Amino acid sequence: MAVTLDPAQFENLLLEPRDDGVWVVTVNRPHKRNALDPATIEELVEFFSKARFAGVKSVVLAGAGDHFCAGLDLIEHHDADRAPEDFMHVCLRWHEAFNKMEYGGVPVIAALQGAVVGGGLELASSAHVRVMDDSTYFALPEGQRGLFTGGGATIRVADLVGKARMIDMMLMGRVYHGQEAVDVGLAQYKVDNDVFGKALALAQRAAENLPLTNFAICSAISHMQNMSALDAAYAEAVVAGVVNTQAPARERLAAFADKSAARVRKTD
Ligand code: 1HE
Repeated sequence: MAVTLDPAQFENLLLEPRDDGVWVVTVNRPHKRNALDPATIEELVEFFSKARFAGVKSVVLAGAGDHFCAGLDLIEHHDADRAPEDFMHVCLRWHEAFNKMEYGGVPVIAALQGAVVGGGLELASSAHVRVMDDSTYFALPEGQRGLFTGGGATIRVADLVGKARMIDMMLMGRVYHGQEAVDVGLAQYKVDNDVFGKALALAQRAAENLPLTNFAICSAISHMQNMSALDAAYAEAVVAGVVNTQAPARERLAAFADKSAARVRKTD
């Protein structure tokens, strides 16, 4: 299925395709600290629904300016003064966007700087790999704003840090930063500077894997977490049946057999 993604059709996301198949996707509302309004969520749905079919090999997800994302657009939400049913539907579109990210089969590497808060942390936690630096901080200020999470934090943030830490973050407004943020699971990589460069290098590395293998890594693992162990093992066997017999994998297996392929070595 050939699908095209036209960067000119996007207003709130800056899309930059690269020759190596990596696409840089930047939430581009720095005047609002990249807060997410319904229009931006629709663009995320559009991009991540099409990415795999448009040949996107991997994605660097970033925020314009000094902050990754300030979460829900609180001004828009205040002005809209929605009925409960209407905000439920807003949240369902957030879930659509973030599920397309997590289950879409294309590796998403988040380059996190500054505030990664509220819905911004929900966005970040839908990526497959998170990279932070010394400027990065994580919080769920919904508790103090009289709100609650609506974009999947109860699933994904609790999954990353555990139930008790998430409850503490929300009750106390606790902010995680620095090495502690890595230690509790909010990011997998921390760099001193050039968080974008590190995220890009990781996205390029992921893009070297076979697309079907990346599809399995970036959809099957998440799906299997939702299954019983018995069903997950069965599904894993089915996925491995498809992936591990794909034609392009034979070349890689042959390279191992003839000793031309790189061996696994410890790195610094
Ligand atoms: C915004 C937003 C926003 C900034 N919605 N407009 N999220 C929050 O509670 C985070 C709220 N934001 C902040 O705490 C701070 O703005 C930041 C720490 C992110 C950045 O601080 P700073 O000093 O760099 O910027 P600022 O001066 O606070 O804001 C600059 C502008 O961005 C300002 O607009 P201006 O017109 O006065 O210049 C802010 O109004 C605007 N701005 N954040 C709208 N979030 C599906 S449910 C999800 C639930 C949630 O996500 S709750 C939201 C949690």
